[in-house]
Amino acid sequence: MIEHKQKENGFKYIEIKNEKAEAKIALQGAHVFHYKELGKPSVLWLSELAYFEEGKAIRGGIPICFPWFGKHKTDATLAQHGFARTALWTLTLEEEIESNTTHIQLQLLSDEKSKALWNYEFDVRLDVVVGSELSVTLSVHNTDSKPFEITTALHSYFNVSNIDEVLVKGLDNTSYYDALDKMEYVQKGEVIIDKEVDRVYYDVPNNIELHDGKRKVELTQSNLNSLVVWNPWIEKSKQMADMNNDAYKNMLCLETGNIGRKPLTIEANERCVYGVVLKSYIVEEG
Ligand code: TA6
Repeated sequence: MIEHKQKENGFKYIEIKNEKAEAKIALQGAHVFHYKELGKPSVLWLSELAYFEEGKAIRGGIPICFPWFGKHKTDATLAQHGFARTALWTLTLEEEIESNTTHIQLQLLSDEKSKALWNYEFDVRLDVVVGSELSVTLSVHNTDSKPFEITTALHSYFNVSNIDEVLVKGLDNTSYYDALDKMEYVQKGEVIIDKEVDRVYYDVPNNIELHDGKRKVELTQSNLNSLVVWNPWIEKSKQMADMNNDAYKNMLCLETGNIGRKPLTIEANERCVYGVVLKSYIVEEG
């Protein structure tokens, strides 16, 4: 079932339910803000105080950072994480592939508004496939006559039952930039979260695992080389109006992307396709 819905203020989203899973995707930002396999906990975290308002990013789910990640390189007045996450996308395809698999495609085309912020022509598509796993694929077509460079991420917020028990596996011996002290380090072993963390890991493997007690979520990424690990912890959570003070205990951002010193260059008339697949498991005991 694919339903076109809206919040009381007119904020539009698509609700998907099939034999395996359910999901919600906002047209603003092509933002997947809910995904859950039936009988399992939600994979994605969504803030109880998230805004569903025109022009405001949703705190939770999978915001799309494009065409730049974080602060703009040269103009601090431009929106953090680019304009795609607050732009209105167009629904281009909706199909129930099978009774347990649903496919949605959304499109963002350059226009006068985007060109005032970033002077390039582009055609970006997001394909979301909802089933026993969630697949999110971005296809960036440079329709301009000159190359462009992007930094980008699928800024995914994961739902965790207890941040104290969380382990991120797959990053051993990977170097990272710590955005808090602006230093470079090499990860040793698994990542645990026991304080504010805001790091960019470089040259990461395609498979990363998030362990949360008896649950495991596998992230399989394609054509992406960086991973941001972010948890705002106590003080930063208090500063965010769209997040409860103690919500940091139940979320962790693992953001697959091409970030920082690893931007992507896309030549004129070329297309770059990248994305992530999320699959959750209940880990057997013993
Ligand atoms: O990805 C980590 C980060 O860049 C943090 O530095 C933090 O600011 C976060 O994203 C959230 O950004 P936002 O603009 O959504 O408040």
